[in-house]
Amino acid sequence: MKLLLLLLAVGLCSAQYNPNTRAGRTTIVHLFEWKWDDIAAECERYLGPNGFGGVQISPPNENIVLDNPWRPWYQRYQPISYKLCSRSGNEQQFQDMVTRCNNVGVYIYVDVVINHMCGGGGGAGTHSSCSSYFNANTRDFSAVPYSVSDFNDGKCRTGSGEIENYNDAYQVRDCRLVGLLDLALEKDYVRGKIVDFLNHLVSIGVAGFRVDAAKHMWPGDLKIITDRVQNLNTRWFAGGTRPFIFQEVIDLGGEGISYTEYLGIGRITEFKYGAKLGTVVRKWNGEKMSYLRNWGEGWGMMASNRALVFVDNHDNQRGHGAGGSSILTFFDARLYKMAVGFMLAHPYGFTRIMSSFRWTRNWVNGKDVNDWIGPPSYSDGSTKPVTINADTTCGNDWVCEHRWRQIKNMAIFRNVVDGQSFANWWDNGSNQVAFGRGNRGFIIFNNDDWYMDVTLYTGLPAGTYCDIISGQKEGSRCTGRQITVGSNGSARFQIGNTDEDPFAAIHVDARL
Ligand code: AAO
Repeated sequence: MKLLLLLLAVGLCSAQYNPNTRAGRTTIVHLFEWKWDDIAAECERYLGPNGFGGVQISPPNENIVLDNPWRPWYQRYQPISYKLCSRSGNEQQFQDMVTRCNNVGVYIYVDVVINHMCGGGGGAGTHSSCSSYFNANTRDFSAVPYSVSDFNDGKCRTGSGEIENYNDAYQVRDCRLVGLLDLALEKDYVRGKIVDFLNHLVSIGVAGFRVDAAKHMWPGDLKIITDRVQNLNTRWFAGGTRPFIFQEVIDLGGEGISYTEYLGIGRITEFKYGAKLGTVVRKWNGEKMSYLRNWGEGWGMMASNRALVFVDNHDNQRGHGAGGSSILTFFDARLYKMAVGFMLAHPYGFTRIMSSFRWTRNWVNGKDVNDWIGPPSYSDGSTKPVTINADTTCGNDWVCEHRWRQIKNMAIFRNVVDGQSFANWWDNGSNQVAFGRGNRGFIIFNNDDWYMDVTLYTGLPAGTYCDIISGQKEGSRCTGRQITVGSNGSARFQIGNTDEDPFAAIHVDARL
């Protein structure tokens, strides 16, 4: 009995760190700005069949509608109410998406914006996605309702009312982040409104939350709020399952706030991951892939079982947030595929793949002045659907990185090697590296400027394997290069430095 209680307690304590994905599904994808109808279809036709664990969606609640610039993607980070009503769809479409995705084992993770409402300069009227009235000047959000006493205006001690210094934890939590009206989360009334919103999402069937701007909320307040959220819907989840929580806390070191303050609440976005991996794969600052031997905690990152990792996110792929110019994105496709391949093969962290829309960059003095551009849309502002081309890629300027063969196949690789230890590392002291996951998968990169021809121990059973980067196994044939593992577990790899994709990967489910 004592043991049972102990196990129960451990289970409860660790619950919010568990992504709740179905067994054998290890990765989620951020379908940035997608419409609910398109996500539902994608779950059924692609994500479910290819073993994806879930989808991070854009904020589903009512937001401000901006004209200047016109309908920027970031208007969705300026809440007006908690009605489920945005350019991605209405509440009925949201429910339909959650039901259909859940039914094929692909769970929904909601990006929740609970630190603030719209910008203080947002004006007054009904230019909101559900036409609810609001007045930013008088702090009136009647569709919640929130009024002036529900905001932190009196608490912030900077002259401007804005965060002026990230080294001052009080400013970061009590002042406005880029002008956004900061909610007073110590008030029970405000907490109650947020808990109601989160419970509404849970009752519909979502599996967890990305907590936007968590660093700008006091950990104590956030803990009380997340602890009050109900258990997941038992139509799809075991009784007593806690929502998965991952918090957007940007901590590259050297600021007044540490990610460690948030460890008790849930997982945390590890922003060092993409910034450092981008630097290595680009070979900047003298970095080499051979240094990745001790990737993870050995590089000063948080504990693996607390980290949510990604190569790029919707902010730093366009110069917002943190990370800087080293961040790799679909614009640098060749290096990007290597970085995502490395991430998905490596056991560190819980992985998220970015899926973007395309926009035209316009560099002015080192800044992309088109960083605001919203999703592909019609002249009335409605979002264009995601169309699917004959070759399985997406149309209408949806990039669909998650459908790139190399990335999709590496998401499957991660499922196949789930639970296997990091093994059989090899490097040439430069940028040719390889490693395996137990005896189930092996990956090798040539990021040097010369040809690679090596014979390495892979740990895999003897046989002929299909390289899932240059092609894939289709029925009993392989559309890419074949790799033969001998009876001693070794295989010869020849990868040219000018190959379209200078890396290769094999796993036991891709054996011919
Ligand atoms: C928009 C307009 C604003 C306007 C405002 C209100 O752009 O001009 O004032 O509306 O009218 C998004 C957009 C914003 C947008 C906002 C609302 O990115 O441009 O503002 O929607 O529409 C900080 C936060 C982090 C935040 C990030 C963007 O800590 O939480 O800024 N990310 C989330 C979302 C994001 C969203 C919001 C929050 C708001 O993912 O999409 O904003 O809901 C340092 C700090 C970081 C800080 C950055 C950027 O980072 O550490 O915490 O992120 O600065 O200010 C090196 C350092 C690194 C440093 C970085 C940048 O890398 O090592 O620490 O440089 O200096």
